[in-house]
Amino acid sequence: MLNRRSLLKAGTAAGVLAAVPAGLLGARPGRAAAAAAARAPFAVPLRIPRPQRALRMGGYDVYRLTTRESDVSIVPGATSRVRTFNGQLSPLIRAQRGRPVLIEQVNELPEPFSMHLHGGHVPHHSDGHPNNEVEPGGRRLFHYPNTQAGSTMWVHDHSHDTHAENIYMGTAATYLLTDPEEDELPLPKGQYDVVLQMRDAKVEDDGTFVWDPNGFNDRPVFLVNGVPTPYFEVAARKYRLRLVNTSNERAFVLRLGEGDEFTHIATDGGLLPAPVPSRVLQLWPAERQEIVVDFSRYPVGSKVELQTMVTYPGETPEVMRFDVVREAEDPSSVPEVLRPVEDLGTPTVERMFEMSFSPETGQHLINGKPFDVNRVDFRSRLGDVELWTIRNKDAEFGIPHSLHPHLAHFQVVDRNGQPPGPSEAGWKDTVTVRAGEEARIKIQFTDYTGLFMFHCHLMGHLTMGMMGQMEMVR
Ligand SMILES: [Cu+2]
Repeated sequence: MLNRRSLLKAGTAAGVLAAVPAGLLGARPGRAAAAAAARAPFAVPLRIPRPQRALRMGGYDVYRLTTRESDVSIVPGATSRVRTFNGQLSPLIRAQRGRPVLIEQVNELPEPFSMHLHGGHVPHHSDGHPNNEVEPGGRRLFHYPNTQAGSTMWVHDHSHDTHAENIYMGTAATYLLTDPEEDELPLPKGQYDVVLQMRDAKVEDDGTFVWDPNGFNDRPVFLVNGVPTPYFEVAARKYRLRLVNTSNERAFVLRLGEGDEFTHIATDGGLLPAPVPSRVLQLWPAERQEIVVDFSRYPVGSKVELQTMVTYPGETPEVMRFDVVREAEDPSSVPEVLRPVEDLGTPTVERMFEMSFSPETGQHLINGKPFDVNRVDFRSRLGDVELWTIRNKDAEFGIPHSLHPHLAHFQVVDRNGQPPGPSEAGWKDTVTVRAGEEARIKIQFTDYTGLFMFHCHLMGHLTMGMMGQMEMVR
């Protein structure tokens, strides 16, 4: 069976959309006025999450994250039943390189949960392998060594059957790892260094948060840190904005104001080698992009919208708005060199990952096979440099795919034979490949043996089989 949501939401498919009956995309006229009020953009201020409080024990920062159903306010005047870590949408954990973190996850959800630190270089037992699910009522301890370079990561579910639902229903935490070298750079800090977790969701006017694995989210709202299309009052100075896409399927193609310039400074694995002046930013599911925006270019009183340039019929492009409300001192700057990226060297192993959709079975496949927890797809020796080709064979269906290997970041070597642009010159952990195209990456696994996952991060595809497992051996 053809999974309509996978095709439509992730597809490029204006043509496919045009064939969708109008009723699927249309409004409910009787409630139009209430809907208009509840859905007016820029009605609610952005929420800035305060970091979760750690217990300091020995050399460790210790947290408890309880996954549970919670009632939160999303639509003004209504409550929404969602799934959260510690009762919050978009909570924040701040970690420092060299200071390991222990998290006790307590699962109070009615579904199993397997917590995964996306982008984390962590041992197998703490990676959230689907075989290590925490059952309802259970708990488990996770060890994050934090030996890697600073970057913006996020925490989400990786359980067998309920990951897509658990992520969609709200369990997504930002894990912000700083490191001493990065701290020495004069980039914006403190209140001027802001996490923006973005996603789409279908939220009814009465607050009902709708999970429909087979449906098409008509007229979704864009949530930033759990707030629908918020406004954010900023000073006329530079801000570091850490954008995290926690959507199940939504790609954002972002632009600021009238296509104004900003500075791209970091991606999945942290800082780029050098800043890149940009006007458009792609943010695919699970990816992170960091930019510095200099709001001193706008007079106080300006309102600057962040919009996504790819929308479906019935959607509006507004994601959030920056309201420049005051002057401020600005000692920050963006240095010309951020963090050198050393080439991984000559690969000694090559692998192919062909991503395809089977209209006969409705499954999404890697190398012709759906996920099988009893199959190890390949073994990698720690320390080897590997060259991976990710080939999207779905030209016919127009479906983009991504590949996200756990455990290590990688370098993009080329796309369709062309070297990557400067915004892909840093360390990545998720690479998106459009229909009919291919990308090559270099990757080197280190330190930890055992089973790890690799998969497409469009959650509908992952659910329908687009995942495999690799075993790390010495
Ligand atoms: Cu995919």
